[in-house]
Amino acid sequence: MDIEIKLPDIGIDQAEVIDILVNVNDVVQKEQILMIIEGDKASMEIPSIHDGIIKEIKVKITDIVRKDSIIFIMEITKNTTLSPDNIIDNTMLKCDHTESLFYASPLVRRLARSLEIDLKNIIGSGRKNRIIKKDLDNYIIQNNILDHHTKSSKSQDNIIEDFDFSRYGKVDQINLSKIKQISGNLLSKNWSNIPHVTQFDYVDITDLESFRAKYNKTFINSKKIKITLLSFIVKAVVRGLEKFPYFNSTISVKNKIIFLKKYINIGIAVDTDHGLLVPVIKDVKNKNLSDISNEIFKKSQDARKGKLKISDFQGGCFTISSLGGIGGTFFTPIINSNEAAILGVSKFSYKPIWNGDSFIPKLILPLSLSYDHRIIDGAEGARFITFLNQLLSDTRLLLT
Ligand code: CAO
Repeated sequence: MDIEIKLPDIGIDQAEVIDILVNVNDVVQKEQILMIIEGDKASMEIPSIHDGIIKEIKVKITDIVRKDSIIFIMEITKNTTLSPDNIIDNTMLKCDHTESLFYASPLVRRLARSLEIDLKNIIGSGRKNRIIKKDLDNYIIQNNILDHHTKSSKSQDNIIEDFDFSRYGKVDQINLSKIKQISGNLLSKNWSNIPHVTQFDYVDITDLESFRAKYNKTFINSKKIKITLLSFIVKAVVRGLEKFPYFNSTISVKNKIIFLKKYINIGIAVDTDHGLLVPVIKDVKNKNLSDISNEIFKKSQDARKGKLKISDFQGGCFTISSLGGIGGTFFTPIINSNEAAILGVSKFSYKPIWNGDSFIPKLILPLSLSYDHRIIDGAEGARFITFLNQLLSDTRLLLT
């Protein structure tokens, strides 16, 4: 039976959806956190009040929701006992203890989860029986819970959240920007859910950079937009994705399927004052170096001015993160969900390379390729980065 899941009375007029923690077809359990919303002063996790399957997600991140906004359609699984409150009407999801939906701040929920405390064992003393930190602390003391957890790594997080660093010196407290909150959640989810392997390589781009410099001097277009190193890397990646289709795929573990995409859209990580954004350059197969350079330039400008639309972030197949203009040698980029790999580009520099007779200076570009080991094995990863290396170190191969 499908039912509408409505937002319960959260004690404020409206709130913004800042994270959705489930996908369509996910099997969820009662009390599992489904989404996080944020009002003017606080954020709140919205748990499921049923065991079931998510059939439809009726909201998206940044949507404003109010009491009784329909947030999900859920199929109630067999074992759930339906009460009149479960049926579609405005009494659904009332916050009371018989429905096991507890008022508690995300901090309290996190602390309780990390100490494996079931909130239904605690009687809240706050407004509307809200379980406040003091209730949790009392429960922990009464039940000697910390004694059992002091050595666990999970409790380290709680110690940091509650730790008073000002004991040791002056401390500034900075609120996380919305972008950092959202990207932080995604990054930690991707980092912990996807088994990453990162393969490194040095690429000799001496000829490529000399070709690019000559080209830019001779053919710079009327808008004075140069062709960039990044656009050549995009072109090499396109060829790589065509030759190694599993790098252009998405895995569905639940359905035991890998989707191989026939289109190629490349996400470009852009550093902005508010955090990392990844606009997507669409249909790169049919764009030339100049088009790609212009589009990366325009999208990165728009990202920094906050002018990108939601559609600019959608449909990515593979991401490139270039820190080359900044510095560093090699890093371990994190794969975006729905993608199989990401290429990190670091700062090129001259290195002495032995040619059999003597050392000669060559311009060397460090590349770092992270891939999803569920989809791609080590040999395929090495073949992919070697192929990129061949293309970028021989401009004739890349441009034919
Ligand atoms: N090595 C050394 N110098 C490099 C370089 C490299 N790999 N790549 C670019 N440069 C230098 C060059 O001097 C270049 O100028 P010329 O083209 O005239 O030689 C200059 O940097 C600017 O390069 P560009 O215009 O091609 O810009 P870019 O490709 O370096 O970067 C963009 C564009 C949007 C990717 C970048 O501005 C950016 O935001 N990078 C950060 C991405 C990021 O934060 N990733 C981290 C994600 S994980 O947290």
